[in-house]
Amino acid sequence: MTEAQADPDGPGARRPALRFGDRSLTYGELAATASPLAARVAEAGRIAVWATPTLETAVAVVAALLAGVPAVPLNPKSGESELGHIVSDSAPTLVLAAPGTQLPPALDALERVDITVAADIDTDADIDVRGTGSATPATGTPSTGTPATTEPPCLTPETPALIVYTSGTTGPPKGAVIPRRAIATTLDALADAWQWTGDDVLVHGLPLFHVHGLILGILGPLRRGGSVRHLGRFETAGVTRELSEGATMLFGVPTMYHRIAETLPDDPALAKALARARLLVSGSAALPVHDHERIAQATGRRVIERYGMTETLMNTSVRADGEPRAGTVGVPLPGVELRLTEEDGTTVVEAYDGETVGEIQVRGPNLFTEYLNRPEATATAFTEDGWFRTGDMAVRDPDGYVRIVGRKATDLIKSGGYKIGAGEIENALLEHPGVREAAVTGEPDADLGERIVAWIVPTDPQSPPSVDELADHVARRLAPHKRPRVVHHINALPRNDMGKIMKRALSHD
Ligand code: MCA
Ligand code: AMP
Repeated sequence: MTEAQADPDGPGARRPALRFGDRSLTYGELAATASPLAARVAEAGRIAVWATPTLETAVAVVAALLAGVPAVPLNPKSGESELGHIVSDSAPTLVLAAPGTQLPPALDALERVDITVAADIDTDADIDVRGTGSATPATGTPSTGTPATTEPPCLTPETPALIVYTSGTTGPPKGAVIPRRAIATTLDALADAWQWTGDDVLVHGLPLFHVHGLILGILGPLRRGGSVRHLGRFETAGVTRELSEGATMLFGVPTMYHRIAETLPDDPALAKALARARLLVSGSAALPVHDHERIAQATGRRVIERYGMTETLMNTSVRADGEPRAGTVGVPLPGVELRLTEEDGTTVVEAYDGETVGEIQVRGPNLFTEYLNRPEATATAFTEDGWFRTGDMAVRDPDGYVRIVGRKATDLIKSGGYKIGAGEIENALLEHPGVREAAVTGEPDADLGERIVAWIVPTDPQSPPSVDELADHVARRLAPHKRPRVVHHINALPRNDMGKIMKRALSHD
């Protein structure tokens, strides 16, 4: 946010900042709404945010950033054991939620604070949100404090801003501690790559408890002094409406672009709306070339891909002024060092030949600090000289474009852009009385990228649990997007001499 926008009497304060359906806030209103909330939570050690796709979630996260208090965004569809884990691991003192929202018992022990977005807000309030409407001051010099806010704590670029939970191959999700400096630098690097300015109006329907929807999709526009229109839930009709009414950019996961590609042949208004956009950006998983080409053919516009990770924020992107080559994630962003390494994790692959595969490792100010309460996991995630091991396998074209060709761990599944660990689903399935043994794999899915497949040895082969029962069981414990979409009943899991399950022997046909 610029000083002009922060000045309550200036024209900037009246610029639109956030819109969710028919509810919206200008920069002045956002400041006036978030500042008292920031004052309210300033003493909290860490706060949880019940991250529904609403205006309230955006206000809560801005308030947490103003206060310098780390926020843990919670998936409002989290099941009981996943939520229980996140709450006990991150130990927030209070939970911010929209008024009237029913919270699950796992949050009973937390003090609840309602996120109040008044209908008529006094935008003449004497507040100063310089550098914080952006919500992510690079240097850690936020609000100077006013009657509406308390004096902020001593913030540094290393102060944790968000703790975002992300799945690994085994065990429950880990909390990635994301400092203010990572958010500021990643958003500024994207501004450079995408020529992203305060004139841009972003539209998206992404969830607000992950990096993509929250950091890129909400904090990104605010840092530029532009605006975002959130769809509440993704629908192609909403994309058509917003891009026809002034929105300039669209962010989505490949599943959303797949649904757009499927809809385009029968929806000329959607094609026209997409053709007007300045930038269509895809990320969180690989965009299939087929969908890329179908969209290009119908709209004359090419989707550009960027590559990131919860732990690293954004690493590479096709640039707005670069060639939008299908199947690639572009070049390293400014400030990001990227290398490929051989199997040993340290021998560097020098080739730029479009053929030699290596693991992507990255280093730079965009990286997270640590996994909360997991020093060993943090240590193994980095090489001795500070490179983060992404686990993504890639090749580089002669001009430096990166092509992701796979993942090191077969036990990580990307479904709908969500990362899901096979191990966490297997553990949940094993808690079902009808399951004796379980293995989980991902198989290709045109819509979701990959779908979750459960291989079950039933306790009673005469009455094995149904796919619906197991899906409900996993959705209730973990989250609906982690539910198996296919269940195979088998007599025994294929194991090697050591007793280890040989997942590659589980056939998908
Ligand atoms: C279905 N539902 C159920 C069950 N079955 N609920 C409970 N129990 C069940 N058995 C409900 C769901 O809750 C949901 O409800 C609806 O049915 C459909 O669910 P689902 O099948 O999951 O939805 P979908 O339509 O297939 O979702 C596709 C999607 C979604 C919209 C593309 O996958 C999505 O939002 N993906 C975004 C993921 C993302 O943001 N990833 C970023 C992380 P309801 O209809 O009420 O919703 S990666 C990241 O951040 C890095 C840094 C990066 O690079 O970006
Ligand atoms: P998450 O852990 O949910 O933040 O997901 C990060 C992972 O998503 C990365 O390690 C990649 O495997 C994948 N990913 C993100 N963006 C892309 C992309 N544009 N193309 C391919 N994979 C991607």
